[in-house]
Amino acid sequence: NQTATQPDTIETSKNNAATFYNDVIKGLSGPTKRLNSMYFYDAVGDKIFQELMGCPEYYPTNCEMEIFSTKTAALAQTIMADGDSFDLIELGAGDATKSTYLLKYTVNQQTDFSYLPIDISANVINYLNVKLPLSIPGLKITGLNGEYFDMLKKAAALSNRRKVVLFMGSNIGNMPVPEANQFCKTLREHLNPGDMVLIGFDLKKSPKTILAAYNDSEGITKRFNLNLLLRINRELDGNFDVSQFDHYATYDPETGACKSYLISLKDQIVTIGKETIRFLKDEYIYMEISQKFTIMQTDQMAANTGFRPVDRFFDIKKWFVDAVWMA
Ligand code: AVI
Repeated sequence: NQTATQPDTIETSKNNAATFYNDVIKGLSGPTKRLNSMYFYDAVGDKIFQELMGCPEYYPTNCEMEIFSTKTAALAQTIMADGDSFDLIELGAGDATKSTYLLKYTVNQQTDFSYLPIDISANVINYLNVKLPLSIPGLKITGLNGEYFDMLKKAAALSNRRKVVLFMGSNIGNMPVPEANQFCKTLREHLNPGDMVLIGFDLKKSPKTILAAYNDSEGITKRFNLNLLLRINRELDGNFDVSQFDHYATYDPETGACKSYLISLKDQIVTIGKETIRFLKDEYIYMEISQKFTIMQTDQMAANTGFRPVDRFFDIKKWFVDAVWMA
């Protein structure tokens, strides 16, 4: 019913724009400037990220793809546990390329399970609801469009079967460690004993390999970062001149923090809506953290947040791990 749903949709997008504006102004008004990397992913950002995933220096996607394509049976056996029926819930499903390996295999085992992808993008959910049953005949799918924890509550209201939650792609690494711990605690609160989580972590490795992934020679990561300034121009009436900002990535092998910054190339004034933001030459905007972990740190995170590590799956180079935790 269009007339009933339309006002809601307009309200939501107004609220989203207001939240985006407030976050941006707050982030750029403090003594140290920062933007939240969750805003990278507008339609243009999604496309640039797709490009990045195809770039040879950006290894995490290929590593996890290798795990899902070569260890499908072992992964499926771990999550199928005793062969009872279950719900397979994916947080931030995207185009579900990696999970498709698992879905195909599990459907072929004639296991009784439903796939519940959760994504903030309605387009993504509509696409998955239509496309996946065509490429995986027999798949039971219920896409859920909204925030992760709201949709997990909805999933729990829909069925009381055992839950297996996929949180892949090292998305956990885009949260500072205390926030990542809090996220896992909240996730645990939404689960019951016996439920499982499969969570992807990018592991510590040669600092040069990591730095190259976040400072690729084609400049895709640079465009990915600058796109957020362009998004502010498009959506919040900003006037950033992106030629006056450079991308700078760092990796600290001690803490495992890989951080991206945009550096102002001159003293400049930028306006966003009614606000004026001053930049000094060489001043930075902190854009993103992509945290890297040791296996011990992933086990520690499980223990700190109410989970028990039960299995782990590596790519051949051991650059990435999909850890399976039990609630
Ligand atoms: C989505 N996320 C796990 C990516 C990462 O590796 O931190 C985002 C990204 N940022 C720059 N390159 C890729």
